[in-house]
Amino acid sequence: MKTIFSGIQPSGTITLGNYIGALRQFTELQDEYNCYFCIVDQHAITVPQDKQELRKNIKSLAALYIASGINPEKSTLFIQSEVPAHAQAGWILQCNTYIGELERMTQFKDKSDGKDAVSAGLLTYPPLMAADILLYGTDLVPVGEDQKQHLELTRDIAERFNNRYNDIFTIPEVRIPKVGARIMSLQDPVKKMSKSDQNQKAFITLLDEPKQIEKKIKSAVTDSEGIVKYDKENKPGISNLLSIYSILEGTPIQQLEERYEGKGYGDFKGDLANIVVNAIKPIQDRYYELIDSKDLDDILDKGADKANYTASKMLTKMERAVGLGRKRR
Ligand code: ATP
Ligand code: LTN
Repeated sequence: MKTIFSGIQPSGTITLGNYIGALRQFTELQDEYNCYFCIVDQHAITVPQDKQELRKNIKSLAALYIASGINPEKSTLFIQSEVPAHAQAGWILQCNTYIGELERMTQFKDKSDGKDAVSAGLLTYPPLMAADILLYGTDLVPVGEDQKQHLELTRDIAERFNNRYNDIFTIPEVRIPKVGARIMSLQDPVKKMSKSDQNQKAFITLLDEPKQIEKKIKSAVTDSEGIVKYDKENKPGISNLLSIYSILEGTPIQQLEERYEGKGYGDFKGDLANIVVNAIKPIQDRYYELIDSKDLDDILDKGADKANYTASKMLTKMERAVGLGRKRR
């Protein structure tokens, strides 16, 4: 059976973008693959986090993974910092990555843009992500479009390591959904929807109340033309809303354009709000059952045990390949 690894940062409550671009793929794939799904808390601290909020977001993300359909009986769900091999392997890989490669990363450029205090971790983030993936002999990594560049670098690092030391890593493939790989901000539709956006109106989270969802969709930026038509270049706002509608209802965009011919954005947005609320409602119901249950801790304990077992074996191989420590019998 082939292996999948993917991670989400507990840097806020996950958005409709994370759900459509990443989580929905995970649940589709878990029957066919041996899956590892990770709450990448060590990645989240590359930018400042409030301690209490971070703790809350870690548990909340775990519950949302399950509420969205991840079955802990099939997939391994765990917290990155509870498996120390990630940081250890990340260090070794950092020593096999060039600063020039890291400085070219779009995510680094975006997140450091205009800031005067940028952590070193924000720059060295990709080798830690490579460690996450390579420790499990991963074949496939389902992610949104924005992570493609990090995946290419992961493959380069793995090939470099295999050539320099010993051929121990599987070279992972990326899997990006055909539609919905890049859901855009509701307030600035040329930017991706991001859970750490300062503007709350820019994103919908999986835990937003129906009223909030309706408000956010109604105030989503569109254009003054008033015609429901997909045109990403000239009408990015309505095109983004059409994509969300189409994915969640399972209706081709062209049919939606026909359905709303002669109608304004008001009708369209009202219907879309209902569709989003109905898609999220069952996830929220399951979430509130889980969040304070002991089951969640048991699942995460088991997940960490399983992940530790696999990851520590690969870490030992890496240390041997590089020549760290003493020779073991
Ligand atoms: P942050 O705002 O803290 O950078 P984020 O919302 O961008 O976080 P991540 O935790 O970095 O989300 O990403 C988790 C997964 O969701 C990744 O696979 C990523 O590609 C995917 N993803 C993130 N944003 C979007 C989006 N707008 N559309 C589709 N997929 C997305
Ligand atoms: N870099 C990703 C999160 C992430 C990840 C991973 C995704 C960390 N480790 C391993 C897939 C596989 C992000 O910022 N979205």
